[in-house]
This record gives sequence, C-alpha cells and structure tokens, in this order.
Amino acid sequence: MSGTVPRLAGSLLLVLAAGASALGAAGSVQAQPGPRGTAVRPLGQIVPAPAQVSPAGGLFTLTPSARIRVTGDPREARQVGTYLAGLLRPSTGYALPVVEDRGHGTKGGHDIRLALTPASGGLGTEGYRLDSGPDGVTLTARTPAGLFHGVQTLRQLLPASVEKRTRQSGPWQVAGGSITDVPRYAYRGAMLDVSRHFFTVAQVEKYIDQLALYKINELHLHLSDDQGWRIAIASWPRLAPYGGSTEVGGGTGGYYTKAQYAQIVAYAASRHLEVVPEIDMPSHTNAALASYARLNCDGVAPPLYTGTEVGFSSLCVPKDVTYAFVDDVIRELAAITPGRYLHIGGDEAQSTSQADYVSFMNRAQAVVQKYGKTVMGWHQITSATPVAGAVAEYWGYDDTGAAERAQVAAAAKNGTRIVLAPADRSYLDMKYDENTELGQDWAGTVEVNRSYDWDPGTYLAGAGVPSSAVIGVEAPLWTETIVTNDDIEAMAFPRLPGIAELGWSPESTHDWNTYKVRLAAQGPRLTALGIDFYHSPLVDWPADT
Ligand code: TNX
Repeated sequence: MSGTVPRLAGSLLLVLAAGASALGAAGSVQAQPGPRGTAVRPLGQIVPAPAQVSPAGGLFTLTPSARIRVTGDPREARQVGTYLAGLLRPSTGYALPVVEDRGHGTKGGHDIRLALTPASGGLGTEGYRLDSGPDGVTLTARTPAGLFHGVQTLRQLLPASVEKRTRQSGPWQVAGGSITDVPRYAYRGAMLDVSRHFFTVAQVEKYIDQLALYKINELHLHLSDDQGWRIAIASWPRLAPYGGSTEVGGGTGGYYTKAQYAQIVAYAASRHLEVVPEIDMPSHTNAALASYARLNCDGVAPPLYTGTEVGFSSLCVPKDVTYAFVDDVIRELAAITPGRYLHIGGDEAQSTSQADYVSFMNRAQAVVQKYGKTVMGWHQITSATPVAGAVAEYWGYDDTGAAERAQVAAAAKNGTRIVLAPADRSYLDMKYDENTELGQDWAGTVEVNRSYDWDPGTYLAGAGVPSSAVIGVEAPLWTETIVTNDDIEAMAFPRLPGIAELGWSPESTHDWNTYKVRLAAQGPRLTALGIDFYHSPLVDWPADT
C-alpha cells in the first residue's frame, strides 16, 4: 500500500492544482506539500463546492494525542463529535476522545473543536464555518446539522485513505484557512424506490451514509407501487405481508414494520436527513388493489404484478371505501413520520380520467393536511388544485410539452413550491450511455456532464417558473433494474454528488470544467469507501482509483 501513496498523491496534486481556479475565492490556492512529499488538498477542493473559501498559510496536522472538543448543547454537539470520531478512528488509529470543552480551554491545542453556538449569525440552519491552522481545526455552527455538514467538509479535506476502515499511515493534514458555507437550497433530496425492488433497513442505511457525505438532507422513500407495498399499516393488515410479497422479476419482496421504518427515520436523522415517505396514488396501486378486492371498482382483486409497465392501475375514485383507505394509510404513516412532508405521488395516472384525478388528488391532499403534513406530489399534481404550501416535484425532461410546463409554472406563480428532478438530468436510473448495463433510457442517456450541467434557478424559467419558487433538487433512483447496493452505487456515483452540488453550492461556483476536476479527486475517496462507481470517460480519474 505505502508504495502506491506517492504516485496517487502526485496525480492528486496535479489534478488539484489544475482545479485550483475552480472557485473564485480559492483561486490562488496551491496544493501545499506536506512531509514525505504528500499533497494537502487545497481548501475548497471538495464536493459540493463551498460558498466562501479564504486560504491562509499553515497546516493543521492531526496527531495521536488530538481530542475532539465539543462546546454548546452537550448532547447534540457530542453526537456530531462521536460521529466524527467514528469516521476518523479506524484509519488514523488515534484514540480521539470526545470531550466537553466549557470554553475555558486554551485555543487550539492541536485539537478538533466542534462549537455549537446559536449566536453564529449568517450560518442559518445548515451552514457552518471551518477554521484551520497549526493550532487546530474549529467547526462552528448554529445547529447540529450545520456542524454535521462541516464534518463532511473536514472529512473531504483529509486524504482519501481516511475513509478506509483499517489503519493507514497518514499524515492527516488539512490546509490552513477558513471556509464559510451555507446551502443554496433547503431541499436537497435523493429518492430510493423500495417498491420495484425491496431494500432492507441495512441497505437503506448504507445509502444514507453515502448521501450524507455530499450534504443531501432529504431521503424520499417510494414506499408503494404496482409491484409492492412496503410499509405495515395496522388498519389494512394485508397490504404489507401480501401486497409486499413480491417485486419486479418475481422475487420475494419485503416490507418495513413500523419499528423498522422508525429505525430508518432515526438513522436518517442521525445523519441529518429528513425522511419523505411516498404512497403513490391513485395509479401505481396494483399492490394495494391486489390486497383488497373492495378497493377495486369491480370488486375483483387483480393478481400481484411483477412487470415494469406503468399507468395501468387506479384506485376506484367514486367509492367511499377508497377514502377510508386513504385516510387510514395517511394517518398511520403521518403518525410514524416526524418529517414535514408526505408525498402522495400522483404521476402517470393513465387509467384515471382527468376529472377523477382532480377529484381524488384534491381529497387526498386534504387528508395530508388533516394529519398535519405538507403535501408533496409529482408535478402532475399541478393539474389538480395544489393546496397552499404544496410542493410539486418536476420530473419532466426536454421532451415535456409546453402545456405541461405552463401548468407547473401557473401553480408556481400561485405559491406551489417546486423541487426539480428532471428525468434527463437527475434520474439516477437513466443509463450513462448505450453500454450501461443497468437502468433505462426513456429520457435518453445521462452522462455525468449532462447530469451536472444545468441551473435549478433557471431550468424552468423559460416556462415561467420564478426562481423563487424552486426550493431544491432531487435525484430519484427507480429500481426496476436495481437490486443490490452495488447496483445503487453504480448508478448514483458519480452523478449523485453533482446533483448534491447543484442543491448546495452557489451558482457562481458552477462550472463543468472545474467541477470535473473536483469530482476526479472524489474517485480515490469513493474507492476507499468501497463504492464501485462509474468511471466516466469525461473525468480524468487519478491512477489507482
Ligand atoms: C417514471 S418518474 C416513473 C416511475 C418509473 C420511472 C422509471 C415518475 C414519477 N414515474 O414509475 O419507475 O419512470 O425511470
């Protein structure tokens, strides 16, 4: 291993130096040689790009005696400190005790300080400040989420080998200077379709850990579709055990008990992600219709479905029992969801008449409101009457018709907030090119540059969506062809970091030519994490990546 370090570091140095002009404020940064010829990553050479970078001389070197000193609410700051210690201990081999610092300690002391200070103006609910120098590294934030995002930055500034779970040789250095960083958008999501193929709690937790590295803060779980119902509902007990008993291709499927769902929610919260559960209605409901004959207009339950066609199923809009079902499901799901949003789908209702669609979606929205949640839906919800405060998730693509875009724009002008998940940019299940084994190509192939190179603020401006209506971005991963974590990783990486950057970084940092250099530097980190990512030929990945 040690024999490969200088070679890897040498190529990193070149890559990073080439990318040093990526960020206005960081334009003058040069990689600083550390001991033994290794390069220290310039501040700012991370993904997502930070808002403000001010390099200074000097380096921080993490040493075996370093402590993680936490100030502020001891429980909350300590949680972030313990998470950081968990990241750093295996590869450094250092003890890194997490200790409370009551503010009387001497500054620095070669420690890492995590300061939760509610008065830190300008950092908002997710921002942080990082100050690094020979005396130590200090992360300051108003909230635990801000500190946590700062930890991701610190992590990325350390050598990629810090991600390995066995002891590595270091040195563990961070360039001197400061970063002040706040997100561009409040909503930075990733969706995982656990319906087409089921993913266990452990599989979802693994993805959550990967999302956290790029400051994603919303995990949208697509919990129901034609092929499987994945969440236990006590008042409709057949939904999960029967409706969840299969998946695309005929496998055994699965579902989350309420306790398991709570476990995912808690794990996501520990990584500062909010879970957005989705029950897709009125179409994409074959699993429910198969579970209960009375939900069908003709009173006959269809067989379970394991194919991949969409748009054939519909809840029975005129029947009263449909609304008892919707009320029960949303009530039970809202009760186990601490997050603000409840997503009710509404896409591809091709076998529901438009009049029925409007009537159904309007009633379903009222139920979400009744149980205290904010309505979220796919953008077709704008063809009904979005309730005040609703969020529409736009999944159109370049071929989406003007009338459909105009409808989204009209809703946006009327107060509907927009999350952008354009299928030909942010869909992680689209093939990269025609040789990609997994995925689909109905919205075209989506190489890494196409995925990154668009601006959420102006993406729908031509259709009339004001940039102020856009609350963020999301990268959905539909799983018709995705079965394992390796499959997830092959499709999400490296496009997910690009979508995360669009959600986090100021527009002024947006530039493919410099982004691809920062992305290249993520290669060794992803490899160290065991993520077998798509080595796009458009990116100059370092050797040994
Ligand atoms: C469209 S996008 C769908 C999903 C499919 C996906 C496959 C959207 C809201 N609906 O039902 O899984 O395409 O790419």
